[in-house]
Amino acid sequence: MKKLLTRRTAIVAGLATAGGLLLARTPRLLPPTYGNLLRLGDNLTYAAQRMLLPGQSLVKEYSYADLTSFPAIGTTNPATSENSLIADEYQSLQQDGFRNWQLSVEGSVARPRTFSLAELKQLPSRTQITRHTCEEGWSAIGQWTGVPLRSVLDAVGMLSSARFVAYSSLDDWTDSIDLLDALHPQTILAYGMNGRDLPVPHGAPLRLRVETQLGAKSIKYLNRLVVLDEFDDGGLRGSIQNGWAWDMGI
Ligand SMILES: Nc1nc2c(c(=O)[nH]1)N[C@H]1C(S)=C(S)[C@@H](COP(=O)(O)O)O[C@H]1N2
Ligand SMILES: [Mo]
Repeated sequence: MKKLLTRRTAIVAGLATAGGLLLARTPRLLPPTYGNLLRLGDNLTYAAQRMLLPGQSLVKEYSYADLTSFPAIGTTNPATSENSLIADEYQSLQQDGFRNWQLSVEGSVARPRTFSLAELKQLPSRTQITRHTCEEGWSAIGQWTGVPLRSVLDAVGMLSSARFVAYSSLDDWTDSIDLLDALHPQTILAYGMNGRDLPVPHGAPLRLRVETQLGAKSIKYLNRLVVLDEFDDGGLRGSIQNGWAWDMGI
């Protein structure tokens, strides 16, 4: 038994290295594993999925009749955050209907800038009814309206060196996706849900929808995008150092 485990471990590590070699040219294009064998497995899954599946295949879209009730989990109102900086900032943004709210887009782009909600709404929009699957084991179907992330990246002139898009939120979540997910037609910055303005519990005024990944990657209260040439784990606020998988592809 011991021998078998050792062999299995060796195979997994070997395959993960092979997968790593395929993706990890310089600069660094895979998340760090911090010597954790399970994380090597994550990288293998990621590498294998990227090799086997056509990157831009669309996830299933549903119809109105399929809409379900939709729980709000995690942060549901930054205005009540224990962190008074977050609470104060969100309260003041909320007070004037998010008119002073801004999304900042920076990093490897030709024209870094901010977008107001009105400016985002002027860009072409997409509406999709999709299934949200949470790593905790529930799923729900909702309708999302917003601007494709691709359109925003086009507007700022993403540089050809770009490989990842990192993003963060008012309640201090941060994460990133690779370009295949970032440019995916169903990856949108959503300001509408079920035909109305995005409600506060679901991330008002703007949330990311990454339909090719588990729900945790679709962060709410989005306020910053950073285009990156290399993988960055996001430090202590990032998903990996918090014990989450970076790749949550479904
Ligand atoms: N900013 C922020 N984004 C977040 C979270 C959060 O707590 N804060 N929770 C994540 C998780 S684990 C899930 S399943 C979904 C939940 O979205 P919902 O509250 O609209 O159902 O948001 C994700 N995005
Ligand atoms: Mo989740």
